[in-house]
Amino acid sequence: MRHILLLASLVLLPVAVTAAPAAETVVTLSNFNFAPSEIALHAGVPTVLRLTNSGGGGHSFAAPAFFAAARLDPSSAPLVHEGKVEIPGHSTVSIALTPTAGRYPLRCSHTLHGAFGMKGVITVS
Ligand SMILES: [Cu+2]
Repeated sequence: MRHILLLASLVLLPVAVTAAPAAETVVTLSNFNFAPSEIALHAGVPTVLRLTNSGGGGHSFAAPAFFAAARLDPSSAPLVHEGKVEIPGHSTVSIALTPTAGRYPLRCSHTLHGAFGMKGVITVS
């Protein structure tokens, strides 16, 4: 009986360990653009937003309503300030969260970047 239980745990263990990784969504920030500018996410599905700034100057991923509605992973919460994430030049910031259904405006909050067209929309459905 003990051997059967041991065998059962050996068979079941790999299934428990091999959880599906969180979906990853890559967004590239540059002068003065988000790519893609229309970001589609799945409501209630844990996601990693991988924000890569390919430019030399800093940009931000500002979406206050989106972040307010989402459930942020505790490890990522310190990276979001007043509804925005700062991404210095030539760097990547990853944010783990579970988004809530809705349509949210996105922009770069740096002076005039939004006016130069650095904006987009996040659709969670
Ligand atoms: Cu910018």
